[in-house]
Amino acid sequence: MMAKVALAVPCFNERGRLDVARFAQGAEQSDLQILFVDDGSTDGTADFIAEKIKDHPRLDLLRCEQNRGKSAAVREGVLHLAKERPEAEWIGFWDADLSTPIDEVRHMLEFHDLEGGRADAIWASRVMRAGSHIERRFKRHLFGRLFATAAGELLGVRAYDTQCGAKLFRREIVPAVFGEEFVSRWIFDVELYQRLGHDRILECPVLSWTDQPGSKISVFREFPQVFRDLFRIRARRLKR
Ligand SMILES: Nc1nc2c(ncn2[C@@H]2O[C@H](COP(=O)(O)OP(=O)(O)OP(=O)(O)O)[C@@H](O)[C@H]2O)c(=O)[nH]1
Ligand SMILES: [Mg+2]
Repeated sequence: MMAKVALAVPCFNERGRLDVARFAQGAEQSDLQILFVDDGSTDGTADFIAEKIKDHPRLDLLRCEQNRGKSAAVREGVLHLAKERPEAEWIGFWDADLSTPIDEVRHMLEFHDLEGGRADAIWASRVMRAGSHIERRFKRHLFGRLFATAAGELLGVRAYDTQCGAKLFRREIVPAVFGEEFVSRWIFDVELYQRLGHDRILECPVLSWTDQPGSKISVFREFPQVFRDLFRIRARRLKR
C-alpha cells in the first residue's frame, strides 16, 4: 500500500491555467490529499478554486490575503498540512502547472524504497536521460544548468536540480525544516537543501516533465534577483 501523502500547491493568479480536475483525478488515483494555497491572487483564483473543489473531499483551499511569494505560500501550506494531516507520512509541495505529473509521487516513493528508504526528503529532479521524457525549453534548461552550477560554486550545493517544483518530506521533520521563514521568494529550495543537509535528501530523476505555458517567472526578469538571492543566502550562512 502506498504511504499517505499530502501536497501543498502554491497558486498565484492561476485562474486561467489551474486544472483542478486533473488534480482531483491524480489525488484519487494516487490516494493523496491536496491543499491549494492561494497567495493573494488578484484574478479571482481563490473563489475559482473554492467553487471547483466543492465536491472533492480530497481537495482543500487555504487563502492567504497578501501576496508574499511562492516560498511563503509553500511554507504556510506545508506547515498547515503537517499539523492538520497527522495521518500523512509524507508532506510535500507541487507546482500548480502540473509540469510534473501527479503520478510521479508514486514513482518517487518507489524510488525511495529502492534506494533503501533512508532519506527524509525526496526531490524530483529533471535529469535528461534515456527512457524519460523531459520537455523543457532550451532557454530554461540553460538557465537551470547555469543556476545549478552557480549554487554549487557559491553555496556548495551538490544536487543536479534543486528547483523542480515537486518535493516530499517526512511529516515529522516539517516543523523543523519549514519553521523559519525563507530568505528568498524563489530559490528557497536551496535553503531547504542547507537546512536538511545533503545526506538526508534523495533526488529522484522524474520519468516525465513537460514545460507548461503561462509561466509566471520570466528567466530574464528574475535573473538578477535569483543571483542576488544566492549571495544573500550565502551571507546569511556566513553570519551564523
Ligand atoms: N505563492 C505564490 N506562488 C507563485 C507565485 N508565482 C508563481 N507561483 C507558483 O509557483 C509555481 C511555479 O510557477 P510557474 O509559473 O509554473 O513557474 P515556472 O516558471 O514554470 O517554473 P518552472 O516550472 O520551474 O519552469 C506555481 O504553482 C505558481 O502558481 C507567487 O507570487 N506566489
Ligand atoms: Mg512551471
